[in-house]
Amino acid sequence: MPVGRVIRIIGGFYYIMNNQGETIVAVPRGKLKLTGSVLVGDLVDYEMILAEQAVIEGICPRSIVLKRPFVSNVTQVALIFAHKNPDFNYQLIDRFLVMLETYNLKTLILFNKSDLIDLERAEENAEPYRRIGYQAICTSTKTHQGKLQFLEKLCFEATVLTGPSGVGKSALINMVAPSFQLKTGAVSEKIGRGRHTTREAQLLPLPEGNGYIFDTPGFTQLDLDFLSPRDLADCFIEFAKYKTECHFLGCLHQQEPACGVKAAVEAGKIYPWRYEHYLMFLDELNELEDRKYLRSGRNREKRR
Ligand SMILES: Nc1nc2c(ncn2[C@@H]2O[C@H](COP(=O)(O)OP(=O)(O)OP(=O)(O)O)[C@@H](O)[C@H]2O)c(=O)[nH]1
Ligand SMILES: [Mg+2]
Ligand SMILES: [Zn+2]
Repeated sequence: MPVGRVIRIIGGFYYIMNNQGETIVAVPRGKLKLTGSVLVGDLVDYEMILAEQAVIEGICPRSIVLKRPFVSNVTQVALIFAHKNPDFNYQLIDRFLVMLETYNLKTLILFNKSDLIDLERAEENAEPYRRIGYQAICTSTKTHQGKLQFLEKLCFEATVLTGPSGVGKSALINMVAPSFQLKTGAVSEKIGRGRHTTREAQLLPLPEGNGYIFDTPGFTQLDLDFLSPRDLADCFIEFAKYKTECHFLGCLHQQEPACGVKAAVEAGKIYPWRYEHYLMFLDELNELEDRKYLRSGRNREKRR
C-alpha cells in the first residue's frame, strides 16, 4: 500500500503528499474519521479509490505528537517572537519555553521584526537566552537579516514554527521559501495583537528535499495545565546546574533553606526575572492542583 504524508486538513479533507511530491485528497476510513485521529505530519497508508481521491487506511508509528500545536513527527521547534508589534514579552517567551521543554526537542528562538528596532537593542533582547543556553537568531523578513542562519538550522529537520499571532511565522516561511506564498496579516493597531491569519497547521516541504517546515496558527494565551509543580524547574534549563546543591530532595526552590537555585539567583548566576517567572508559574500550577483536588473531593462526595 502506498505511504504519504499528511500536509493539511481542511473541512474533513486530508491532503497527502506522495513520494513523487504530488498532492492527493483523501478521507479517512472508519475510526480514523474522529477529529484528531490523523494529524498533520503523520505518515499514512492510503489506497486510491478514484483517479484523484484516496482513502486513509492506517497511521504509521509516530516519533512524537505535540499537543500545542497539534502536529506529529517533528524534530525541532522554532519559537518565534517579535521585538515589537506585537510587544516583546519575556514572561510570555518563558511560558512558551516551559511548554517546549516538555517536548524534549531541539529548540530554536527567532526574534523577528529586527528592522523595527536598533540593531543593538535587538541583540540585547536575544542575548539573555543565548546565555541561558538557547540558540537565538535575530531575523527580519523585510531586510532578510538572519535568513541564512535560519536556513542552515532548517536543513534536514522537520521544524514546527510556533509563537503568538502576528509575530511573522508565515512571513518567515515565505522568506526562506518564497514559492509558498503563505497568507500573512497585519497586526491590529488597536489591540496590538495579530489577527489569527493562519487558521490551521500546514506542512511544507522545503526546496530540494532539505526538510519540512510546519506553519501553525499563533496563540496568545497559554495555560501550563499540562505540567505538575514538581516538573516545572526542569523546564528552566539553567537551573539544572544548581539544583544538585539544594539541601532538600524535592526542593521547589521557593521557601526552602539551603536552596542551590536561590543561591545562584543571589549570586547573579541566574537572571532574577527568570526566577520570578518560575515562581509565578509555580503559583499558577499549585492553584491548578488545588482546584483539581477540590473537584475530585466533591466528586467523591457526590458518589457517596
Ligand atoms: N516590520 C516587519 N514586519 C514583519 C516582519 N515579519 C512579518 N511582518 C509583518 O507582520 C505581520 C504578521 O505576519 P504573519 O506572518 O501573518 O504573522 P503570523 O505569526 O503568521 O501570524 P498568525 O498566522 O496570525 O499566527 C504581517 O503584516 C507581516 O508583513 C518583519 O520582519 N518586519
Ligand atoms: Mg501565520
Ligand atoms: Zn532548591
